[in-house]
Amino acid sequence: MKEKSSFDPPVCVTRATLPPLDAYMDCVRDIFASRQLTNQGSYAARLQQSLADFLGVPSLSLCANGTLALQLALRCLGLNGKTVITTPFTYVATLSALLWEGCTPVFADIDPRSLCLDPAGVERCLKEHPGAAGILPVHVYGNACDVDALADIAGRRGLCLLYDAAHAFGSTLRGTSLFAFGDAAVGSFHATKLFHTVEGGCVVSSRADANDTLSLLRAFGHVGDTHKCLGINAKMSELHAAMGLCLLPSVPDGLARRARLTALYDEALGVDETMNGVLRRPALAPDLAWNHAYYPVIFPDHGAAMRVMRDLAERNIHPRRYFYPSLTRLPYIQGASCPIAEDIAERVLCLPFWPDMDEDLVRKIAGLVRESLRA
Ligand code: T4K
Repeated sequence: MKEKSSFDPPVCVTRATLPPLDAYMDCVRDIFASRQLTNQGSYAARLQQSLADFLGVPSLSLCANGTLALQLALRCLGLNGKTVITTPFTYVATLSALLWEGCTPVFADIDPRSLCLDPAGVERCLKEHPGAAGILPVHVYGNACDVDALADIAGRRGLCLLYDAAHAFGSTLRGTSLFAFGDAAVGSFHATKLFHTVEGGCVVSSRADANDTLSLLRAFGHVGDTHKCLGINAKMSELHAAMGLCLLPSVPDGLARRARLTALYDEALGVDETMNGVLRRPALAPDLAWNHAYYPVIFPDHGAAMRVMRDLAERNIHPRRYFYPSLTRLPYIQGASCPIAEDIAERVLCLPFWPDMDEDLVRKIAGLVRESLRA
């Protein structure tokens, strides 16, 4: 029998983008000379302003990572300790932030097309949990939630609307960054994200006093000797901020490359957004300029997804089950099941995808997926 050729090094779900080393080393030299390594130095201040400008929002608060950013945002909006409606189809950090802030998460199911929180499901949840104080939807894979319907529900019920926008950097809806919707939105700048600071995150809020509150919360709650509130350490270091400043100029090119690679995958796999195709991608919100943060594929059933995963693993190619399991199935969670999220979680795979990925590699992976489905 013919040996199957295997990739070495392995092909992973993504590969961190890096800036030119010289550009980063110039920053490192400058930071060494100044000896200001953290505590809101000039690099963090510059990155904060540059990101606000890039996203077209009045201001933004940098944090050490996206999970802490979610926790600070929950506190800033007064949602800590309260009941919050959220989605089970997300990375576990959305849920862990709620739990660490003493919130009671209540899961509403997702829309099977967009894979984002279904506003009708939120309405149903509110009937059972009329005391809920907030909604925490996720712009899954950089797709947009139904922001109008969610804003309407939140407005009518007097609820806070906090978006987990960890995947949404660079996505715009009707020309506006997804970070500009809701009472606040939280970003992740983890090394695997399309824009990153190695580890990092941010909160963008439309509330006038949010920046001052977030600055206090992320730096122990005191200014000098004046202790104003309970805080934590969630600051971004100068070395992390420098990485962001070096990478930000390359984001527009990266977005264009991602769009091109998505089109290649779509064509080679025969993927589209309709519900009746054998392979489909989540349906994008109308009027969304998508950032192509991931390349997710929904397979017809669990067996097909697992077969593809096994066959690709034999070639040392490793897609990821973002997001498996549905968070309703976690051992430390009790609550109603969400059948749509549970079904999708069993049969979705994110294929390898990064902006400078070789186009032949995309075609090769698509070919292997098709071969596996035919077998
Ligand atoms: N909300 C949502 C919806 C999120 O998706 C996330 C994070 C958060 C909140 C929380 O944000 P942070 O606190 O993380 O800022 C990754 C990321 O660690 C995580 O940030 C991300 N979502 C989640 C979806 O994926 P893993 O465990 O899958 O990462 P890992 O280490 O397996 O990396 C995947 C591949 O990326 C590797 O096979 C190779 C490549 N890689 C990875 C790292 C760490 C690199 O090339 N360089 C690297 O440094 O969680």
